[in-house]
Amino acid sequence: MSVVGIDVGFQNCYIAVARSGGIETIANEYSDRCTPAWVSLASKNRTIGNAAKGQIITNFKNTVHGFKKFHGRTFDDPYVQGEKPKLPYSLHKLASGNTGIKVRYLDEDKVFTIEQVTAMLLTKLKETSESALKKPVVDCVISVPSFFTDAERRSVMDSTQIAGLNCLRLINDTTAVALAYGIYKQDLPTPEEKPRNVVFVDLGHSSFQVSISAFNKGKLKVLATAFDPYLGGRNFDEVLVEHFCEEFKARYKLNVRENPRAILRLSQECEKLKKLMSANCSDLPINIECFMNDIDVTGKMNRVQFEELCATFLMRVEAPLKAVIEQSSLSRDEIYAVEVVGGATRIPSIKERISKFFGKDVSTTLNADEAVARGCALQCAILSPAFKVREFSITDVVPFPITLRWKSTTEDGVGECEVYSKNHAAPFSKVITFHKDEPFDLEAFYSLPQELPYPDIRIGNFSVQNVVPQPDGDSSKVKVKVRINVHGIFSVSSASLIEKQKDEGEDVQMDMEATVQNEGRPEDQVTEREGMIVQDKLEKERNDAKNAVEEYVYDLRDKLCGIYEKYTTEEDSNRLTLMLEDTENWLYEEGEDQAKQVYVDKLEDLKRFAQPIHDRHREQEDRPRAFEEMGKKI
Ligand code: ATP
Ligand code: K
Ligand code: MG
Repeated sequence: MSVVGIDVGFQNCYIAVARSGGIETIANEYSDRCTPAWVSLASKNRTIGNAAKGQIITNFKNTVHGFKKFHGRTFDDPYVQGEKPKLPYSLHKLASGNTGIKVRYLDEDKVFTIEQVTAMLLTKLKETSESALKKPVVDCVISVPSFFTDAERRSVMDSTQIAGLNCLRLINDTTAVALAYGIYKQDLPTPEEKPRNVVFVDLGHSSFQVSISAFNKGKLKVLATAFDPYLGGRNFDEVLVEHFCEEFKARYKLNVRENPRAILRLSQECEKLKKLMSANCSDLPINIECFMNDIDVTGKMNRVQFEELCATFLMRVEAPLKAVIEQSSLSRDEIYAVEVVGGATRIPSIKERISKFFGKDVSTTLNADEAVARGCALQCAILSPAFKVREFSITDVVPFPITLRWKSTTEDGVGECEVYSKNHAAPFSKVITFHKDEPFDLEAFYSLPQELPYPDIRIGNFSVQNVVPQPDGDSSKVKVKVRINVHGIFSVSSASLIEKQKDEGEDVQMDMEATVQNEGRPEDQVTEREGMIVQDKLEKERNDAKNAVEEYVYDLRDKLCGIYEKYTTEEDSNRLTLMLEDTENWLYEEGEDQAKQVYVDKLEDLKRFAQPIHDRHREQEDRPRAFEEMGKKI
């Protein structure tokens, strides 16, 4: 059983694993602990992570990033429509109404579901953890923003399934951070004492999350969460991009907005500039060579100007802080510490605002980039029977209130009740009793549309079947069990009919089924994923075969003027040199793009010709050594 925690960020993904020494954040094949959430589709294969990010300028139409918040959203969702013009790749409305991603892959037009794209990313993260752990990885814990709704969470779960992962828990980002904070603390209050209240703030690339957790020895309870789902580091990049677009238009007469490649390059430079401004107050330059129409552009900015330009976004930091404190009913002096994580909390003005609001310095005791992944790995370790870890119980909260509405099939009996209030403990099961004499439908939805990050309030429809009147004609007592599970997903998990026993006057329970209407068929997508993995593997083998020819050419050329010189006639050497030259040219022209077997054959041809030389060399080399060996034996 594997113990793996994955932070799937809007921009950056991190993996932490449990090994004998403890929890460790691991690096990918580029020795990078951060794997960019990028997927690039091409005519031969897919590349994912760092390699995909490298494709952004050359293959921008098919290089997908910034897709995390398309989970569970319809194409017509205002957020999706707002993102569409900013993306270098195309979005597509799926038959289901959901958001699909349209790219050119294997020389065909292809639409992928968001679940498939995230699954590609997860497959890469799975492979990275497998090479670190040197064993197959299936079980894991994955983080999601605390404001993710039911539909978003279900969509992420589908992705994990497509990727062949068994996600033991979808854990909220800030809850993972709270776990990473609390589990090693030796000095937490005992369960009888007043808890220690800590605020956790995570400002990532796309969103802002705040929570307050109460800690006692061996447990944490989330008291409240608040968020601005649309505030993140990317907003600050966009402000800078906008600013320099205007400036370059005025100074160089360049219409940057019309050129997606230029916008992408400018975004990258603006992000770098933003980061530099976090460490430096003075004027900082931005220089891009051959930006557009062969023109080199330059600009500059300092922190004061930056803060002025971003004032409206900076102002938005306070509202969630206020909301979380209000919901928790704590006063500010009951807050023990304010721990900040997420890349964008490095912006000095953000830190200042948080610290000013709470009236204390912010703590940065956790690793701002890796804390979420580490918390995920810790949760996975707790859930894993194979791993010994300190007992630690986590109680999370429901982010948005949920209401259940019921309808009789015949009479006009419609009713509703709120089954989970905001900040209700989760996971949590409840039993609701109905009096019914026929099957009925239940509809679950979010009660407060204005609080949701998107307009769709639906959670799901469930029908309770096999409901019949009592033998005496009275309606039956039906107990319906509803649940917010460990992933934060709502369901009607079961229903049972309480049958009145005639004589004894005793209730007897009779089991019935509650069917769950479920959309989406991840199984088809699993097959497709396997196809893509096979395709990537074939492409890798083809490339390896090609590289083998190239390497052989260089190697043999070196040896011909070196160690093989004595063992070749001039004539053979010349012929072989010519052959190598031909092969090299061929590799750049016709041989650039051939099937694997063509390269394998080519290599064989070369080897066949060079074999006699190689053998002669070997024989000579081996002779004195054989002699020595014999000498030793005697
Ligand atoms: P999300 O949590 O929204 O899904 P994420 O987890 O991918 O996104 P993080 O990795 O926490 O996001 O943070 C990335 C953001 O932090 C980017 O906008 C990046 O530019 C910003 N960032 C990183 N370092 C700095 C810095 N030194 N100064 C300013 N911003 C920074
Ligand atoms: K991250
Ligand atoms: Mg994050």
